[in-house]
Amino acid sequence: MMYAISSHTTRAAGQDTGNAPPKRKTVTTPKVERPKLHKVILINDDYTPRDFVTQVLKAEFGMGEDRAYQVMMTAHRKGVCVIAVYQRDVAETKATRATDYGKKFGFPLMFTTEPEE
Ligand code: TYC
Repeated sequence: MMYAISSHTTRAAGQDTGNAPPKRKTVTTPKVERPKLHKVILINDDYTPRDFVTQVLKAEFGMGEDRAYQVMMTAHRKGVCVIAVYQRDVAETKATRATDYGKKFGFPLMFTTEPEE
């Protein structure tokens, strides 16, 4: 939740001020929701070569060799691995490009996205 930078003050409800300075409450108004980030998730399969997965992670997600290998092995062992989070359109574009790249070489490599909680 984002809150407006500006705020205003009000008298406490039902307050009779008399001569005393009025007690003031600060009211902060919620303005805009921060858009949710989306996870890109790598899904394991039995056919795509490990090297190929590692190359795609390096090319599409800017990972170094070691990180790409770790992520690939996590998906291999556990079935899935969260790669990174992005704005929704960026996450979807990257997941689609990476999945299409596998398809182009005849592999069932799959990347999905889902919103963060
Ligand atoms: N399980 C694949 C194999 O043994 C390698 C692999 C890892 C494929 C991760 C997809 O997301 C994946 N060749």
